Amino acid sequence: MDTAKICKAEVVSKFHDVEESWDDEFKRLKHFQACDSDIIVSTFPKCGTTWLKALTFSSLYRNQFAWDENPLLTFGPHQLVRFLDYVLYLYNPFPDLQNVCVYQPRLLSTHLPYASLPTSIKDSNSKIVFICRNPLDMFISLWSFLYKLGDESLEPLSLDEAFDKFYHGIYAYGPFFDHVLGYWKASQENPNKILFLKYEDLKEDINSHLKNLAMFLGVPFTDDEEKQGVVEEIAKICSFENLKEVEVNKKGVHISGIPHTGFFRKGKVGDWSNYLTPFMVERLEKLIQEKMYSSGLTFNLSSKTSKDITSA
Ligand code: PAP
Repeated sequence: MDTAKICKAEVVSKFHDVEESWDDEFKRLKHFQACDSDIIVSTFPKCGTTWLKALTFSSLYRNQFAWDENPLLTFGPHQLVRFLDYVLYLYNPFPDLQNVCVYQPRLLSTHLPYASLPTSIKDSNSKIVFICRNPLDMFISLWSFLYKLGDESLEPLSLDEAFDKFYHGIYAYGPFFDHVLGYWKASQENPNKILFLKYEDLKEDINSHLKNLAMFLGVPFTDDEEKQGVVEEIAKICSFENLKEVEVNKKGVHISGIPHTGFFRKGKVGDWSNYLTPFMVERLEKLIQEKMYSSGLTFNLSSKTSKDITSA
């Protein structure tokens, strides 16, 4: 089996079977030494990783390449911003990070929960950009993705089976709610270190969030840039509609062996309503209320009704 196939099998089996230990990978990642200038894009899978990578990459490095030569026109967001956990450190305790990060400061990514991050990330002045998404859409996105992966060695999970696992928090990167709350609490305690974003908010008003993101990264848009429409240009290049039509994203294959098309499905808020039964929705709404109770974190479930599940 070639490396991509092994890597893909690893990714799929992790999604299916959380009994398998991640200990070795966590241990290997402990070798990672964060620099104060590092930027880490951190997400729970299917919450907007691809989008946030594109936005962060374009904002951070916008003065390091000519506008019509944005690498996002030639490479996929996952090729430009590599995963520390399940790609770089998967089989190698000392990957060549110098060649991986062509631009400076280094921009890397992870799906790890906050509690499992290498201490050097937590203790350094590196910054973390985190995005979460309402769990109903996240779950449907993940379930659809697993179907697409279609590894021949594993039976695809039915919606019922997948729901059951998700509901009980059985998942390779830990339970969704613990993951999100870990970053939420850390961001409340240290807002200068962790920027906490929500997929639905970005969908609603991408320009303001791009400006906040650039400010957080220490590269605020200048008045001239704003006048020239740079913010809108970045939003457009990184939009779902644009990225999914870029040649590499239509044809290319991620280092894990997953086709790039697998990362661009619908890109909508509220798609869960086309899949989940009323019973599933009711259970998840109750779970959200229970898990988010008094956290102050809310989820926007629909772009039309702006229905909020609160933690009150
Ligand atoms: P990952 O964590 O495995 O890298 P991630 O990018 O978080 O995946 O999730 C993919 C979701 O983001 C897909 O959502 P969907 O299944 O509900 O459609 C994908 O369509 C969506 N997505 C990808 N790129 C963008 C983008 N540029 N803007 C908005 N949504 C996007």
